[in-house]
Amino acid sequence: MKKQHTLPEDFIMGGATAAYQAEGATTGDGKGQVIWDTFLVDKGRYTADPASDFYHQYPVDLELCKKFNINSIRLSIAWSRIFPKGCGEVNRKGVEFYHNVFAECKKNGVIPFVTLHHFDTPKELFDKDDFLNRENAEHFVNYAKFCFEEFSEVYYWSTFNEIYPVASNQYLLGSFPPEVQFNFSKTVTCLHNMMYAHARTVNIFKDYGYTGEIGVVHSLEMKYPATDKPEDIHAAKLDDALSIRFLLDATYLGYYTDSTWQDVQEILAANNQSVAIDEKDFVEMKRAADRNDFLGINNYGSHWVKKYEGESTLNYNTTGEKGTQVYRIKGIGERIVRNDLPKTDWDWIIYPKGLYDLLLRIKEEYSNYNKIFITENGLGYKDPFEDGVVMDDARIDYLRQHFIALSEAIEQGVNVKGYFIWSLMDVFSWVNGYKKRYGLFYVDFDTQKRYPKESAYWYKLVSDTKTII
Ligand code: BGP
Repeated sequence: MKKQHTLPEDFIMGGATAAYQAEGATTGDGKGQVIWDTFLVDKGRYTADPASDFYHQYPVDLELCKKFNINSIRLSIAWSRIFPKGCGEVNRKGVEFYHNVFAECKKNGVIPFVTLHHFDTPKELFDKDDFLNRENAEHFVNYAKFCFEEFSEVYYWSTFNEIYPVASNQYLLGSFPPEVQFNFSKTVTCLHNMMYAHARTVNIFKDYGYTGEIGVVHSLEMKYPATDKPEDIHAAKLDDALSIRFLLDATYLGYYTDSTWQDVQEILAANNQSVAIDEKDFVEMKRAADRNDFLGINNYGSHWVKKYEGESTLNYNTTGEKGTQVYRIKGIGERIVRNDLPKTDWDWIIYPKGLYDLLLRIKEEYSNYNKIFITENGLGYKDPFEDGVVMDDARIDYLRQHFIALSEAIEQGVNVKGYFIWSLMDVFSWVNGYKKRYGLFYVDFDTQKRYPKESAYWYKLVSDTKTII
């Protein structure tokens, strides 16, 4: 008989969103600008207005949550709705909006999981070098403290969404503004400064005794060697050091181990670059290391890495044209295409065991992780829409496999307390626009009408029965 996989009774079944990708109303009610407002226009791409119009549709979305037994929503506060310039004057209308959202959550029995920063630093501060500038880290901490005081109805707080993609997309791959490529000094400085800002925020949360829990959301995807040759094993280790260990060391140890630091130095040296970190930062970081209540993990796939000796070359698949992704980084390695494994149309390798391996590894290597929420996981897909019906079997299959991996990791003693599908409803994708859909609810972006996909019914059944069907 086939094994029946289950989830714990108190397991949170959520849906994830992010302010800029869902809300729309980018200039509404006194909201300050973010870099994306001008960047997307300058590039002649889509705009984030009205996106999924969550700014006005949140009662509809939260009612859908209730109806489909989605008992939590991950959302972010847009910093520039609260402080249009990043600091200084408060925009009361922005504050009121989020109070209204949280009240609606309560009404529908949906727990809000709130992220303070999801790729949307206010433009005023972004233009002053974003997190490369330590003053901006202080502005972030002040904004966070304001939110803790103001939104006492929120219990779960995450400081940042995906520090590694922020740093690497901005300064290494150049896929996010300011589109800088292969600048490892900036990448590492940004990683460190954001981790420092995270630690400062956690310490304030705990020192002031706010009610609730605080953590950080990291993008964590396993790096495996492409072969068992020592040089490929080493390449995977370097990729792992920069994208995983640097962040987890900072979060759970409060410093970088010699091994992590040496690997990062090797990458910097291969690119004739360097970085200076003030040792004093580790005092703050060490004080925060045991105070994280949870770790949020965003996971979409895994990577296989081999040695690469040429100059860095990249092609980021933003079109959904399979087989166009190229990722070769000087000083790290090449992420290869595994033709024997399934991939999305955007070339993201689907490998649920990667999630299992990752969870076991965290339990082993960072035993003070406390508890884990999968804060993003899901399938970007060109959903077929016919007469209001979306048969997204591929998504159901993706979810089923990942839930099984999760359930097996829980059986092995990893403390995973919840899962948030990316995304609750279709939202816009930063560099892929509106065609890459992830939602449980199909959004007709012209009418803003929502249609439950087949996967939404599947998700409800899992949530109702805590059985992976
Ligand atoms: C994560 C981000 C989300 C979301 C998701 C899917 O990195 O936190 O904001 O966009 O990835 O990515 P994409 O839209 O590029 O497919």
